[in-house]
Amino acid sequence: MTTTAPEQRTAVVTGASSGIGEATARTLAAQGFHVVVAARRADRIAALATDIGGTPVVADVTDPAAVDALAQACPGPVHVLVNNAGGAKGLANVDAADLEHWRWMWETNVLGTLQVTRALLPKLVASGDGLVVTVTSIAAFEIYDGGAGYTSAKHAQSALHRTLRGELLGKPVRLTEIAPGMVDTEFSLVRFGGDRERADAVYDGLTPLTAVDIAEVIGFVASRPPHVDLDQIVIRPRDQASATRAHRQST
Ligand code: 8X3
Repeated sequence: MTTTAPEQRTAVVTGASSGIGEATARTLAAQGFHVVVAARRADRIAALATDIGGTPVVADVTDPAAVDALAQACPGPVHVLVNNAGGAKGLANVDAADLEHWRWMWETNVLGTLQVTRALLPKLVASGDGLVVTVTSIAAFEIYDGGAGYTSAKHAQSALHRTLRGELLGKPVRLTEIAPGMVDTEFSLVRFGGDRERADAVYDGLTPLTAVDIAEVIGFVASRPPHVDLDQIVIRPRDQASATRAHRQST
């Protein structure tokens, strides 16, 4: 395990193997954090950790033993937790809902965020200046046909996160919800079970956000002084008005 200098602040990023998680880990490392990168894909996080001088922890956030191991991999206080692991599977209407997809979405987005946050809260409080960033989605406050599994999980994840604002009042922990719209990551590829054509069509005719666009905002949040809590931040591409309404150039 990499040794952390006593004065170096620690950040934990889940879902760090790609996309927003990976970009956020790189941004926080560039800001001087020692970053603990957690994800299921061992090879990806090992390479990332080597690049940024961080610590890789192979962890599925839905597995209680893996979450315990993640907490144990952080020997001292934790200053920043980025709950980024999660995602969508499928786009079926309620009358054709796939229970396995629903379970996966609730397990990763909601119970994963719950377990990791619960495990690290004592270390965040102990830091004297903690920050929990939870990456939800515009699906945390919008709904759309075929999206109920994902939108309900994101609504719940957001409710869990926002509840902490009250429960932690008086403790030295800031809480920020980041709610992105379309971001060009593996998100749609995972949602459509690896169907590249269908995934690419989601971003046809517009310029989606990139993972770096989101990571830069998280870096800004993390670099504010302790009394400044950026509570909720919604980030969309200019061409996206809602989950179902976007302006697309025909090609
Ligand atoms: C996904 C947001 O706009 O791609 O979290 O449906 S969107």
